[in-house]
Amino acid sequence: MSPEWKILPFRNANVIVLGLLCCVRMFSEFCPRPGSGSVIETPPEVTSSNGKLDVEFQFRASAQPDGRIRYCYIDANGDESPTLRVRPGDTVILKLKNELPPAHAMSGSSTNLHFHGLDIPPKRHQDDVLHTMIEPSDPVFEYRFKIPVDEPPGLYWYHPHPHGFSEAQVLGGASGALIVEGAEGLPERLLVLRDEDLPAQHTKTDDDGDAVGKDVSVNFVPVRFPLYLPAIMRVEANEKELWRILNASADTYFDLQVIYVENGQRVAQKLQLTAIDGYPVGKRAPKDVTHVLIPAGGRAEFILTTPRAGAFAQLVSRDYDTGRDGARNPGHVIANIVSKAVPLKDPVSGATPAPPADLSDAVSSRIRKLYFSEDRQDLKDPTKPARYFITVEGREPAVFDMHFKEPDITVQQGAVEDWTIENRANEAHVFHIHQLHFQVIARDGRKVDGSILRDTIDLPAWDGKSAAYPSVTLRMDFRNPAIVGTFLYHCHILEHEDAGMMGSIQVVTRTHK
Ligand SMILES: [Cu+2]
Repeated sequence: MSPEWKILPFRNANVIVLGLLCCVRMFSEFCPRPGSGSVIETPPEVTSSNGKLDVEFQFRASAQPDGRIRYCYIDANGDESPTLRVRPGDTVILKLKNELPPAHAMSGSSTNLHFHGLDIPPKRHQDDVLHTMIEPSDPVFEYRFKIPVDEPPGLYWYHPHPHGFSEAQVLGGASGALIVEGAEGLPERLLVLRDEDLPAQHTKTDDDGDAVGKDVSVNFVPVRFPLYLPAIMRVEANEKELWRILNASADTYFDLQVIYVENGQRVAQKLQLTAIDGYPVGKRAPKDVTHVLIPAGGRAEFILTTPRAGAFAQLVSRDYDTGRDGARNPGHVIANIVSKAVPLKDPVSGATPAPPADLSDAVSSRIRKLYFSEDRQDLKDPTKPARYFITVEGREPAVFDMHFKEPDITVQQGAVEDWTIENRANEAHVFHIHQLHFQVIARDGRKVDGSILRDTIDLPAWDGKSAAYPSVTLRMDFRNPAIVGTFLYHCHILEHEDAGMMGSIQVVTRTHK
C-alpha cells in the first residue's frame, strides 16, 4: 500500500474506484437510467408468493463518461433495484453476487447489504454488516431471513453498508425499497429519492471542502443541480392516493411539500401522515402537516388527494439549513405533477393498520448520553480530512474502528433505556440505529407529545453560541428477544458514517452476562 493511498480521504472513494474501473474495463452498459425531465415510472417489483420471496441480485458498477460511477442491483429479469414486496411471516432469500471489478482490498469493491428498519437479528446471512463483506471473488452470498409476523406494514429499504465505502455506493444509486404489505387499498405511489455527487468538473466546494449542492433523482429520473429541471409525475385527477416516500440519499435531506396553485395562490397541501420509517402512526400522527422532513435514510407515507385536472401542481423540497459546517440543501422543485381527468370512480379506502405499542409508559431502567462532534482543525491540509465522532459521554471521541474489541454500549436484552443524543457540531446530523425503532420523548429537553416510532431522527446543528446543544431523548426498546448480538448506530449522512461517526452496541441475554 503506497503512502498516498493511505492518506486519501474517504470522500475520494469514487475517484479511486473510477481509476480502477477504467483500468479494468468500462461497464457503461450497466445501470441504465432515464434522462432529465422524464416521466416518473414505478420501480420494478418482486413480490413474494407462498410465503417466500426469492431474488438474485448482481451488484454492478458502471463508469459514466462524466467520471461518475453508478452502482446497481440487477435481478434475474434484468430489472434494476426492484422493490421487494413481502408479507409479515414471509421468508426472504436474496442471493447477492458482487460483480464489481476486482480491485485493491481498500478500493471499495467490497459490499454487503443492510435491511434498514426491519426488526431482524444482527446475524450473518440476516442483517449483519460488521462481519459480512462480500468481495468480487466470492461466490454468491445468500441472505435468508424471516420477516417477523409482527413487522409493522410499511416502507423499508435495502442498501450497502461496507464501512468506508457506503457513501460512494449509495451515491451511485445502490438502494431499493422493501414494502411490508398490509396498508394497501388506495392507489399507491412509491417515490425513491436519491442523491449523487456532481461531476468532478462541476463540483464547487465551500471553504470547508463541502460540496455545494448535489444532483438528486426521483425513481432514478435525474433532477440536476443547480437548475433542477423537474421530473414529470402523471396522476389521475381528484384521486386519493397513498404516497410512500423513501429518502435513499447518502447525504441529502428532503423537506417535502406538495404545492397546488389554487385561485392563483401556491397552497401547500395537507398531508395525512400514515407511517414514518415503516411504522404506522395511527391516530398519533400530527394533524394537517403541510411539509415533512425526511432525513437521509428516513421514510414518510401519507395520503393525498391529487390535483384537479389541468391544475398546476408540484412536489418540492424546501431549503434545509444544515448549519455553518454543513453541506447545502437548497430548496428546489422535484417534479411537476400533471393531472388527467378520468371518469368518476367509486371512492376506495386504504387499510389503516394499528401502530405498534406506544413506549410512553414503558419503564426506562437506564439513562445514557451520547453526542455527535467533529474535528475540523486541519481542513486546509488535504491529508487531514474532517473527523466525525459519536461518543458515549465520558469517553474520548474516536473514529469508529471496525476491529473494535469491546462494544461502545452493552445492553441487557429486555431492557428499556432512555438515550439523550446531543449535537455538539456546527452541522446537522441524523441518528440511526440498526435492528430497532425508538420513540422520541423529548427534544431540546422539552417533552414531545405524540408517540411515533422511528429509526432515523434529525438533529439540527449547534449554532456555536447557545448554552445548550440541540438534543433528542429517545426511548430505546431492547425487549424484542430476536434482537440479540452486536450491531451499529451511526449518523445516516453516509459521508459522516464512513468517516467514523458510528458506534457499536451489544445486546446480551442474561446467560451471556
Ligand atoms: Cu452526520
